[in-house]
Amino acid sequence: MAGPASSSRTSLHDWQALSDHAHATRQLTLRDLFAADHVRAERLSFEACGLFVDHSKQRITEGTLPMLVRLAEACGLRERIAAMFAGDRINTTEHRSVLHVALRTPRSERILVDGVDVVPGVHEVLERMASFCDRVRGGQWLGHTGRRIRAIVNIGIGGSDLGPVMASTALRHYSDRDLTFRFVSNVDGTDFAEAVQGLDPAETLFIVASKTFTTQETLANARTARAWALAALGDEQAVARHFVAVSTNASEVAAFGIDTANMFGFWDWVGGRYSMDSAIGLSTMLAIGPERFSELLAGFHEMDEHFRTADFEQNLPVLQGLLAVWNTTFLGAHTIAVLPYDQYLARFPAYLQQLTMESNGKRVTLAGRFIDDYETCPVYWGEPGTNGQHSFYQLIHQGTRLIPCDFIGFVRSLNPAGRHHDLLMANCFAQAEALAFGKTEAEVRADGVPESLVPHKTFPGNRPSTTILAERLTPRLLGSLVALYEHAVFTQGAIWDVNPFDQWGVELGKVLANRIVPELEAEAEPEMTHHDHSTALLIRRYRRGRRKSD
Ligand code: G6Q
Repeated sequence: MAGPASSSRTSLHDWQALSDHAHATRQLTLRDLFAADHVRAERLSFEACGLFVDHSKQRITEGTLPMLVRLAEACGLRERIAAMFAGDRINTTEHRSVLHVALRTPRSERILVDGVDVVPGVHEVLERMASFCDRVRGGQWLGHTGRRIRAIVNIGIGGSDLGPVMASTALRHYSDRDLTFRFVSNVDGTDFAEAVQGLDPAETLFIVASKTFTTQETLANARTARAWALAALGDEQAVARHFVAVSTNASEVAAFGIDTANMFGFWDWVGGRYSMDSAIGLSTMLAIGPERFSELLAGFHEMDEHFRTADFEQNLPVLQGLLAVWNTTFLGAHTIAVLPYDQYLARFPAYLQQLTMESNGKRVTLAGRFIDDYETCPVYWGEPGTNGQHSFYQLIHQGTRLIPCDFIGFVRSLNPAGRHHDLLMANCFAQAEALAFGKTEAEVRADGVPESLVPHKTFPGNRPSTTILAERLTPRLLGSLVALYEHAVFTQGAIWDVNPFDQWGVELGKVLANRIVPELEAEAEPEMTHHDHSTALLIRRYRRGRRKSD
C-alpha cells in the first residue's frame, strides 16, 4: 500500500530538486567553481570540537548544501536526532534504544530509558573500570603466581575488537609502554597463536570482550586462552586473576568460568560498533589510564552536543553525512576513501568500514520497503596517506571511477623529527589539490611532453575531497573525530531511510557455518543433499584433504 511511510525518498520534492541540481551542474568543474568564487574555501570550511573541515573541494555549488539541508529536514533528521538523545527505541527492528551518546554523558545530566536515568549506571561502570585499571597499571593487581601483569590480550570480534584495536593504535603515544597490548579476533588459530607469541602466562591478562558472550569466534578463542594459561599456571583458581569479561550477559560469563565480580557490564542500548567508549574500551583505558580515557569521552561528548544543537548549515556530522549522500546517491560514486596522514590512524579506515557499512549497508527502508530507486551506503576503504600514494592513488587520480576522499591530517606531529611532518602534510595538501584541479592537456604540452604521452600525463581533476585538519592527535580529538563519523552515519541513515543500528545481513552466514561445522568434523561422510553442488564439492574435498593430513 502506498502511503507516507512506504513512499520512497525519491518522491520528496527536495530529493527531486537535488537530482535535477546534480544533472544541471554536472559540467561544472572545481576549476570553474574556485575561479568564480574567491572566498569559496572560507565559505565552505567549518570548525567545531577542534576539527577544521574544508569541504570546498567537493563538487558543490553555492546552492548544494542548502538543498541538502532541506532534504535532511524533509527526511526528519531533526526529529530523529531528538528521538535518539531522548532514548526512544529508534532501533525498531530490534526494539532498542540507541544511546551510545549516554556513554559519554557527564554525571550531572540525565538520559531516561523507560523512565530510568541510565547515566548513573554508566558512571558506576566507569569508576569500576578506573579502579581496576589503576590496580593493573600500578602493579597491585597481580597474576596467580604473584607476578605483575605485563601483557593484556583483548579477545573479541567486530564491534568488540575494531574500536579497541583502532584506539590502541591511535593512542599509542599516550599508552603505558610497560604494558604490551595484543588483540585476538579471528577464529583462525593463527591469530591466537601469534598474539600470545612471547607472552608469559603468569604476566598475561585476558579481556574477553563480548556483548552477547555467545559469539562463536570469541568463545573459541577464550577457551583456547584459558587452556593456554592453565597449561602453564596449572590451577583453575588462576582464571580469576588472568581473565576478566566485558559483557551484557552475566549468566554466560559465569557459565564460562569468569567470576562476575571481574565483569564490566554495558547495556543493550549500546550497539557493538558504537561501543568503543563503553566497557569494551577497557583495553584502551588500561593503555592510556582513566584520566585520558575521560578526555576521550569528553571529545565524544563535545561532538554529541555539537551534533544535537548546532544548525544543520554549520553542523559537522550533518554536513559530512549529507556530502556522502550527495557523492554516492546523486553523483554516483560507489566508494569513499578515508586517507589519514598520520601513522597512528592506520586502523581508522578499518574501524570506519564497520561503522559505515554495517550501519548503512541496507536495501530495506525502516518501513520495510525494498530500495530499488537509489543507492545507499558506499564502500568505505583506505590506508594511511603516503603509503597509499605509492599504491592505489593512481586509480583515484586517473582511473575511470569517481572516488571522493576524506583526507585527515594534523598541524603538529606527536613525533617531531626533522622535516618529516612538513613532508607528510605537503603530500596531504598536494594530493587534494591534484585531485581537484588536475593538469590539463595544455599544461602537459607546455612542459614539453611528447604528444604520444600527453593523454597519459593529463590529470582530469574535478575529483572531490574533504580535508579534516586538527591541531594534534589527542585522546579528546580522537573522541570528537570518531563521533563525527558516528553521527555522519546517523545522518546518512536518516536520508536513505534505513536503520543504521541493526545488522541482519550477518546472520545467514553464521547459521550456515553452524550447519557445516559438524559436516566437517563428522567421522562418517555426511548427507549433503541440502547443499548446492559447489558447496558439497568443497566440503568433500576439504574432508578428503583433512583425512590425508591427519
Ligand atoms: C556490531 C555488531 C558485531 C558485534 C560482533 C561481536 O555492531 O553487532 O560486529 O560487535 O558480532 O559481538 P559480541 O560482542 O556479542 O561478541
